[in-house]
Parts: sequence; structure tokens; C-alpha cells
Amino acid sequence: MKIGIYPGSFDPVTNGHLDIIERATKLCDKVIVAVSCNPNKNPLFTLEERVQLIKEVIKPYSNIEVDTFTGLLVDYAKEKKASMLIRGLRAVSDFEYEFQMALMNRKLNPEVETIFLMTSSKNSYLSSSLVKEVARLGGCIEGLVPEVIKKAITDKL
Ligand code: COD
Repeated sequence: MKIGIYPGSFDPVTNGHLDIIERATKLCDKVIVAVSCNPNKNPLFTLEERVQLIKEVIKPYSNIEVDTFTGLLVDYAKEKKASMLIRGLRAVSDFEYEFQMALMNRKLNPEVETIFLMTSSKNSYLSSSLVKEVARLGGCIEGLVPEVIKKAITDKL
């Protein structure tokens, strides 16, 4: 069974993340969306809220799990018997960070391969941070996140 892990902060999940999740389900028998516990990032949504929101938006799919993890991603991948780490790539600015992380993860555990999925053009400018900033300043986030996430952001702010 091919298990892929899509790790991230997902604060909150956007249409860009969802597109990657959906496409990853075609490459893996099971996709685990793994939400990082890193508290240093000062997230808008708690870990539990982020998990719950992802669960809401992945309801139509049967081969996706949502989980949380602490510690090293490669250790979590080993524990879950995953052979792939799925990451999304937007502009060149993502590349340096993703490249460094992929090489470090491979050094830590050569058994796990990082697979990059190129963003869809309609989502190429989309990030959780920008969505939160636009919402905070009263801008329209219609079409950038699923309806349930839009409501959660509005309620939170
Ligand atoms: N289109 C396509 N892809 C997108 C889009 C979009 N619009 N928006 C985001 N993405 C991609 C990102 O490029 C990323 O690949 C993924 O979606 C998740 O994004 P984020 O921002 O929610 O998550 P990150 O990048 O903050 O997650 C970082 C991790 C939590 C994965 C990382 O810090 C980690 O692995 N931490 C665990 C500790 C560890 O093992 N450290 C050593 C790593 S070498």
C-alpha cells in the first residue's frame, strides 16, 4: 500500500492545499494530511480547529486521513509506514526552502521520497498567511478557501 504524507501548518487549509490533497490521492493509496504541532508559529487556529476544518473539507474523499504530528517529520513517516512526503510548489520563492527540507529529510531517512506537485495556476498566489491578512483587513476571500473555512475565519476575526 502506497502511503503519502502531506505535512503542513494548514492555518487554515486553502484551495491551494486542497488541490494538492486531491491530486495526491491519485498518486497514493492513502494520503495522511499531517498537521504540525509547532506552537512557535503562533497560529490563528488551534491544532484541533485546523484538524477539524480539514476534516470538513475532505469529506468527499475516502482515502484521506487527518492527523497531527510532533517531532521530526521523517520519524512520523516511518511510524506511519509512508514512502512519500507530498509538498506543493508555487513560485521560485518556495523552492529554496523546499529544496533544503527535502535534502535534509532524505539524509535523515533515505527510504522516504519527497514528491513535489506544482501548484495549479489559479492557486499560484494563494497562501494561508495572505488569506488571513486579506480577511483581517476586510477584503474578500471568496474563492480562495472553501465556504466552511471562510466562515471559520470570519468568526475567528
Ligand atoms: N498551491 C500549492 N501548494 C501550496 C499552496 C498553493 N497555493 N499553498 C501552500 N502550498 C504547499 C506549501 O508549499 C507546502 O508544501 C504545503 O502546501 C504546506 O504548506 P504550509 O504553509 O501549510 O506548511 P509549512 O510549509 O509551514 O509546513 C512545514 C512543516 C510543518 C512540514 C515543517 O516545518 C516540518 O516538517 N516540521 C517538522 C519538524 C521537522 O521534521 N523538521 C526538519 C525538516 S527538514
